[in-house]
Amino acid sequence: MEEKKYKKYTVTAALPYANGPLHIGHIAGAYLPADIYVRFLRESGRDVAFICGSDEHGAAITIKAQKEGVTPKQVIDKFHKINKETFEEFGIDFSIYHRTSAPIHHETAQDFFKVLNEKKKFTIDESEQYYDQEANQFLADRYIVGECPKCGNESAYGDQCEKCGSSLVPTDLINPKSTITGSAPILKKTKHWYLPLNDHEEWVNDWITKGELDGKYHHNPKEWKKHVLGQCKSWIDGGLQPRPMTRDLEWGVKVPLEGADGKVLYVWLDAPIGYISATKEWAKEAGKNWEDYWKNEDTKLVHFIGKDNIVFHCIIFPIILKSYGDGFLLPNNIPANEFLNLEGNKLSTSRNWAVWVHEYLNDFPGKQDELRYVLNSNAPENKDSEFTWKDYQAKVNNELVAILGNFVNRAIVLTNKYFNGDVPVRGELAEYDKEIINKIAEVPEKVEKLIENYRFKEAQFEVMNLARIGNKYLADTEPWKLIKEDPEIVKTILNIALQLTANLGVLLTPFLPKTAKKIQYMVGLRNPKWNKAGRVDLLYPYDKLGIPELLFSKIEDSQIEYQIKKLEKAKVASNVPAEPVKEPTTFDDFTQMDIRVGTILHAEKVPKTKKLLKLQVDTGVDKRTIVSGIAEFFKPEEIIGLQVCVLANLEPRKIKGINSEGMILMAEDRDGSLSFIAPRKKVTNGGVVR
Ligand code: B3M
Ligand code: ZN
Repeated sequence: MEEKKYKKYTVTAALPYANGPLHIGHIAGAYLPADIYVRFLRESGRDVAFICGSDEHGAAITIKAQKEGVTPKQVIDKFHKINKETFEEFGIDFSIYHRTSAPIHHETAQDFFKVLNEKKKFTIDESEQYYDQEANQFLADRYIVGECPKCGNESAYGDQCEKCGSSLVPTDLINPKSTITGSAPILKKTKHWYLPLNDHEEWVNDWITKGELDGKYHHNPKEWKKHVLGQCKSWIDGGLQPRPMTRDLEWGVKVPLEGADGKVLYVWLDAPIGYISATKEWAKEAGKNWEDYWKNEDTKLVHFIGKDNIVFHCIIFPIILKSYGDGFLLPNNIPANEFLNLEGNKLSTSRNWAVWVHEYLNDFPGKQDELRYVLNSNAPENKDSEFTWKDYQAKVNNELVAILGNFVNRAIVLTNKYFNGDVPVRGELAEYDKEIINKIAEVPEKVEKLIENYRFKEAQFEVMNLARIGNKYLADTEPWKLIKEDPEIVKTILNIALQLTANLGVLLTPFLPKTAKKIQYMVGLRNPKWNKAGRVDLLYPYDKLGIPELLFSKIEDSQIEYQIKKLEKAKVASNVPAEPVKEPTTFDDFTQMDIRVGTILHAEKVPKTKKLLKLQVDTGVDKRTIVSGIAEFFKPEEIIGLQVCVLANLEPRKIKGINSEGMILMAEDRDGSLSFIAPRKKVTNGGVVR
């Protein structure tokens, strides 16, 4: 089948939940491959809408808000901002980073719901669902946990088991429990709108497995990743089931119908529609017509996602789009990645087993491309893969510094030294020179094919291989030895080395955009064009080189040790079980304790001790001295002025000769570190804790 020529591209990357920061697993799963693909398309002159944004609905948001004691709005505002900035700083170059709380999104999602409802694409069903009587709430999705019937994982969610990837409904769970109160739920009647996926089985099957839509060629299924097709097939073979598209919740897009109070759209109905509303917003700002990017047969739609989102993008969203009709396109491909692991374990936000991108940018300023390079070298394109800090260090030092950086630096420094920074004229070619020129010519097409087939890891390898070839060329020909006896040959060698460098400046753009820019500047390539790559006339004789700068620097052992320590700390903390609960006590015994809010007025180290601080505390009743074993965790000057909780009626005790009158309450983490217990808002000293 012939590859169609597309006029426009709509490339989406999964909308991350705005309930936490981004880690390298997110980047490797969806955003980096999408960004490489889009940068390539843009470089080669294609018209692309690169769409992403925050997913701001669903239990992921409300549960986080409950945990933190803030509103869902506060959660999404905080993480939308953080994640938008992280993407920008890391260099993921979206056309727009939108949000699903935007009014245009609510309108668009409600329009979808109304149209589907009017077209009778839903079935309405009243059924018994789990309900938490203490919290007065129905329990769907992440509000309910229990044992997975397929793999036995005891903390499977009501919508999905994260261990085996099975998609579930709450009534599948064995021993279900509410995640709000921990209580066992009861069953209660409620009405919902269902999308009967089963009605669509036939065309979905033809579309996915044969690449046919409405009897016409749509895409080549051989171009889809095996694991993506595999997941889809096992879903279809298992028989598609009706899925409820509404929820009894406060937070979300309201169901736009009379008599549907207290109901919102299922987050997985509204979130993918978020791609469309984001495109609308972008098109408005960019003076484009959004429909060109969603309804035109000459547009190629591609979704970049992680493997846990496959069914939603391959089956449910296409059914929604097709049911809506009106010419909406279905995706040409969904090149989902598998998972990235970290130092032998699954990445986990809750266990803090992650490399957070914003922390990386802080710890390694300016080293965006280094992380892009390593993540793409190890990308989980077809199977789960692994990030380790040692490997990061090795790849940066042995590949980026020793090969790419070294080669570019040599070519430029030698040209500056021998030819005053002017591109020398290429003379007669030796066999070796011709070989190099042929190699340069082969690379662009190889890279293009690989990128168009979503094989970004190999594509990057091919470009790096060109640097490797250049590095070897200089090492073999040794122009620094030839310069005295045969400067003409050196001119040829350096001309070729610089042309190769200029080619790197173009071909590295999708992978290492910052580095590519630097190289372009250093060789004085003013108008880099992807379609000229492969040629050795990118630079003209006597072109002036720009100012050389070092592309990469070595990652030191100490930097890696610091990162590994940081992870070890997280591991210790999450692996130590919580202390068992003590023997029961009485309420009277508890009320015997007089706990007060106080303010630390003064603090100093107790001489000749490691752990002790002598504090002066205003308890509201008096000002007193308390000796506290917290010196390993706090510097005296840091804690003056803090409000703390004090056990005020503890019998005084002599510690190192000081009369200590009371105790400061501290929370101890699993790694032994301490944190003050303090009121959330300022309380007048002497306030009672009960
Ligand atoms: N927010 C799930 C996730 O972060 C979801 C993706 C939505 S894409 C439309 O895995
Ligand atoms: Zn399972």
